[in-house]
Amino acid sequence: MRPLKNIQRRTFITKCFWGTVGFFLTLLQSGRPGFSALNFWRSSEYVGKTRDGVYEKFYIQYYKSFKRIQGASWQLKISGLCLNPQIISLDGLKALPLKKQVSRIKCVECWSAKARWAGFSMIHLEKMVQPLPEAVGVIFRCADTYVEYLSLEDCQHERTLLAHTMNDKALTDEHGFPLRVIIPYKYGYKSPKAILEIEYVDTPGRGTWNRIGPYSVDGTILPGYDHPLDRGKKRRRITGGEIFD
Ligand SMILES: Nc1nc2c(c(=O)[nH]1)N[C@H]1C(S)=C(S)[C@@H](COP(=O)(O)O)O[C@H]1N2
Ligand SMILES: [Mo]
Repeated sequence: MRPLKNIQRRTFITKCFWGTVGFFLTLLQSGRPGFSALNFWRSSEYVGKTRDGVYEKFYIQYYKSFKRIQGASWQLKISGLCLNPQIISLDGLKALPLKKQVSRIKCVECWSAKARWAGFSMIHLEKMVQPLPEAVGVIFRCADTYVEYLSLEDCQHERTLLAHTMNDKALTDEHGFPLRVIIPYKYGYKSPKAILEIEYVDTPGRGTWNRIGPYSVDGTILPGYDHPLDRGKKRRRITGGEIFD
């Protein structure tokens, strides 16, 4: 009986060994060595930061992971210092006059990337909710608990957009479905994604990134260098403000 037991044990150990080797070989084969198969977010019900796969050309930044938003049940809450606080569905927002623009997101972490965006101007929202005279700006609250502040002046700027469309399609969860800000003369951290609420406030606020890192509250793009992902990350000089090409 003993030899048989030993053989069974040896077979078991051998199987375990090859099983483990197989597992690591699978990891190595699936794209970038080692890590792609561990990319938990892909085809999961959660969304989070990634630079893998299609997102090598337009990185994804998220402060925290969160459950994918269902468009049909999502509603934008507009609260705070306004005469007419509202809760608006995605269809309601899509009915606002369409504004389109091509612009670049410039992240403080060196990269930038360009897309065709479409959405509406904050001016149309303001007509609906009517901010009170004491309101100086808005706080955006996002699905990943990210927070950002923009002054009314920045909200009304002709290049500022509340976008629901990117490259002629609905925003992906990664890029901020169902609604995000695009404000191309400021760093990407001033463009909150996956917005849940907009609150009118009487005191300028601070945003999540500005609290975490050495980034200005204002977020206007400074003169320096950029590494555009659509130009092979080749370093080029930028003069500050929006990068127009
Ligand atoms: N909700 C949310 N929005 C966010 C962020 C975030 O962490 N959470 N990161 C910001 C930063 S730092 C950048 S550079 C841009 C990047 O946009 P993208 O992920 O669509 O490329 O999103 C901004 N919006
Ligand atoms: Mo960023």
